[in-house]
Amino acid sequence: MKKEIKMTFRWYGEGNDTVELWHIKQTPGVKGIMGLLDYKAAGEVWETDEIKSYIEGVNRVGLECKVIESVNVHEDIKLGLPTRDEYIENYIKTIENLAENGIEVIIYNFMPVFDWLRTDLNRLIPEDGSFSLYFSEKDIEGLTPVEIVKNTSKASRGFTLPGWETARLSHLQEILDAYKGMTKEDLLVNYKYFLDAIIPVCESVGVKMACHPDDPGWPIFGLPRLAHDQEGYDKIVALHDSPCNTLCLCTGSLGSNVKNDIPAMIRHFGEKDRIAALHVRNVKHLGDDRVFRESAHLSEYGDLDMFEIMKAIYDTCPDAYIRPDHGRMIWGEKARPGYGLYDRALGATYLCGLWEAIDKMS
Ligand SMILES: [Mn+2]
Repeated sequence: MKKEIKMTFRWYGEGNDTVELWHIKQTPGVKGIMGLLDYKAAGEVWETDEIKSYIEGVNRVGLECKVIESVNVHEDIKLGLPTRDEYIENYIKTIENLAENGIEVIIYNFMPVFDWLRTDLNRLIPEDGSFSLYFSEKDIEGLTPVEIVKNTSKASRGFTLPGWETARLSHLQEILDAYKGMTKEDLLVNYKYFLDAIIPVCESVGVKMACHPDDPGWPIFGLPRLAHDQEGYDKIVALHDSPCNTLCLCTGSLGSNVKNDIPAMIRHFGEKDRIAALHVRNVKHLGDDRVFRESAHLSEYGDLDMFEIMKAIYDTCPDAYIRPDHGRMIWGEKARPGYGLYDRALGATYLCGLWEAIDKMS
């Protein structure tokens, strides 16, 4: 191969995932893990010991761990409250601890309140009897955010969901009230304050921050959201100009918004060296721009052209870490919604296949 694909897989940690490390090790093409310490609340320091023990576990089966996801930003930082400095200090400590353990990329987001949102976590796909995550704007119209959080927690089958910490969401109404009147511009100012504090540290320890997009890719519940199109990301990248201020380009999150041309966005930011990580999956709209489900990874099952996506990555940011994203529940698997083994493993193999073809034709 002229260019090696950096294929990885998300893993929730020992005893916290139906998928085991040896399953991942046996998945063709997968060389590493995008890790997380699922139990950490936003604002807490990730201690060296716990990071080390997670990574050592991964290394023991012969996988590497160079990327960490879901280092969540405390709401006070996004709100610009006086207490933010203390949480930024903690965040910096976490960056240093991760760097000390060989981490190169940290994936995070700067979305108020909701990390991601679906209206059904186990939606039947009638064509083949599998299940996937589903979103319909119509389904949230009659509901309050508090009701939606309750429904989502109920549907999670007892698994933790990334970004849905129960302790934080038990104060949901309070947090939502705190955002009342906040504009996108206000949020950008608070975002810049955060980046100005952390990016110089990232530069000195050699870590890239990669901002994950809003999901779905438009504003919800009147909350300000910044990261769902090229224009929004141009602004984020410009807030603090540095090779350490990058994106985690999630094709499914951005692809939920039909206005986004995903291969063009990859080329735009890849050429500027601002993509450090990618989540690659497909999404299918169902007769309405704001109704979609997560489909199998293959182009023909969704609205995204996966060949053009992989080609854009190959051409402009081949060194970025990649993982298949949410998969469907197939073959009777019972797992954390979106994070079963089978469909994601098929996705990884498919993406590696596209890569090999592109590589040999180049
Ligand atoms: Mn994603």
